Amino acid sequence: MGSPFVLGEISPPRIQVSNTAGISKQLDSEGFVCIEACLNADELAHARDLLWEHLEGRECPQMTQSRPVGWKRDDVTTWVEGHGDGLMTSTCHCDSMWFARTRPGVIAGFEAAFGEQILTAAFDRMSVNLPTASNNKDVQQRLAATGHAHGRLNMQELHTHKNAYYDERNGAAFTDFYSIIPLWDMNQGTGATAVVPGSHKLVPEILALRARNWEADEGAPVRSKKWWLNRKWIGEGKPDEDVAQYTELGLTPYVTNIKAGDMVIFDTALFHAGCAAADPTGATGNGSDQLLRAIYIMGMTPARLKTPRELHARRLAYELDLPWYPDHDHPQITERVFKEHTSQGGDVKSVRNFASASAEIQQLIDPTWSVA
Ligand SMILES: O=C(O)CCC(=O)C(=O)O
Repeated sequence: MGSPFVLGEISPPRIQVSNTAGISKQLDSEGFVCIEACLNADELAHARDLLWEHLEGRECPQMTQSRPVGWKRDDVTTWVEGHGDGLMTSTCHCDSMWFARTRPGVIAGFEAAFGEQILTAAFDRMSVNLPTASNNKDVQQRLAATGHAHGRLNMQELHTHKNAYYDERNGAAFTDFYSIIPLWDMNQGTGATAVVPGSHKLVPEILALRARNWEADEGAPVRSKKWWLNRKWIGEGKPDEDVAQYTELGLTPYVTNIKAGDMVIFDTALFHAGCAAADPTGATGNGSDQLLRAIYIMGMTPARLKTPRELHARRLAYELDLPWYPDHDHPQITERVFKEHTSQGGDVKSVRNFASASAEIQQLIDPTWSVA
């Protein structure tokens, strides 16, 4: 028996956005690529300021989604109400997110990955993690839950988004891409995204190995909201068990070390997870009275894969403040939006107006739209 597995950290090569061959090569061999400075220093400063406008509730006050209440950027003790730690759905259409989606470096990164230029943006959200000084109850819960049922790697369960809506099943000759952009440096200390390089090519093999560790309740509904309650880890939950499904195939999970403003584009098939902070106080990172980590989770897809009805629904979803994730059922979202929007006879009030959006935002929602 060797020594127990300890998760290491990698700093992937930072590739320039103009190096399209390098981007494709890295995506193909590793399943992810780090593109250098897709947001420059000025853009980052503005993006952070806009994020705080959202967190302080000054932006889009008509929004009805649950969102932070009473937070003040210069007082960490106010970061307690309305939202906890982690994924923040109210950010899907926040100004900071749209500012980032429309940056030339970000669009160029996706263009390089796809080798195509007319792209639509997913309406995905941010993950915002808080330092311990906030005393937010979700932070305390996260700290208390470091020994996860699936092993002791101190992270979410490593997962794949293979079977995101766009892959070979749905008319794409590739598996879709999405990205993560940290607004402050992220690494083992702050908590960061962990990846399993090369795992995008071994999804069926990994899933088969994983299956031996789970006892599933076969009678439970397949798409139950609390699906994790229907299965139980078989074993002691040691780190070695958790990684065996990768190491037996010659793969190793690592936590990433990524500079603020760099964009990591993922093949949606790649196994990855959010990894907890080694220093949850933030003292060795961004500071104990600052956000511990904030990342944009961002997807783009060639517009040619969208139907005219879906593009129309995307304009309405923007107005209704709805998310549109890469791995959800796009026809189902389309029909829901048509049912709800008042222009189609529904009764859900819009919170913003597509026609008033900037031309750059309109282009990423529906590149075929033009003022009649
Ligand atoms: O929080 C992270 O770093 C990972 C997020 C994640 O797992 C996902 O976007 O699917």
